[in-house]
Amino acid sequence: PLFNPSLMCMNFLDIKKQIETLNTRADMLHFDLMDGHFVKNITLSPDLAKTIAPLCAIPMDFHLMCTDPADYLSPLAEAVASMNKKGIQSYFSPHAEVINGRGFRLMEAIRAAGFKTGIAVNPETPLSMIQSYLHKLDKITFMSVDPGFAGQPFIPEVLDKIREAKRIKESDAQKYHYILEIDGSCNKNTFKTLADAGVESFIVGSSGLFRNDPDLTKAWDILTEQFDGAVNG
Ligand code: S6P
Ligand code: MG
Repeated sequence: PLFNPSLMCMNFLDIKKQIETLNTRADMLHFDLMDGHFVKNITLSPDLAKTIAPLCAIPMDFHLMCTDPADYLSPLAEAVASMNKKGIQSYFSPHAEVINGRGFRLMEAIRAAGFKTGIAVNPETPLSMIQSYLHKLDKITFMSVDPGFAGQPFIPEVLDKIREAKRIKESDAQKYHYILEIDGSCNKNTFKTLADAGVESFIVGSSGLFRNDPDLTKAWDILTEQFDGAVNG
């Protein structure tokens, strides 16, 4: 599996040390951006991305919970410029619900800015909404909570969509290469169901990682034990 810790759930009094811990354990660093409009919350910022990017040894994974995701493309490209030079390419994932009418242009712009292409999909959004550009995606992030807040209950209705996206991917390995990812309430209670449905990348936030232990190295060990126990046990 790929593990993608959600940085909005980290301890902000100790950012540097936590990034260093995650660098050697995680596969990506999930970075939520909210605009207070697409969702009624505000979390991490492009400025913070710029501050921490020099510390990051693994790709950043920008999740744009914003009505105008394209506005954030150049600030975030600037933030990760030093990472790109080291060959570490980050993801930029707008929400499917707000890009209709500019989706193809935006995908091109995301690539031109040096990012891998992602898309985030709300729990009630059907897979058909992103069907026409599935072949252009490097990653699909299925939301299993309503976006905007950590610590919410898992929405099992998303599982059918994940199974369907897996089926489509397997139907044509030449055409599709997207990673199947889940965001929201990923923890010991849901790992098995998610893995069985086809999830390849797990965004772990408060319930799956940061609340396991105040010491992040211990919290990470608990995560991997719980994952192995749930999926292989
Ligand atoms: C939610 C955000 C997520 C959360 C994550 C938190 O709007 O996009 O990335 O940070 O879901 O994890 P948990 O375990 O608290 O649901
Ligand atoms: Mg997120």
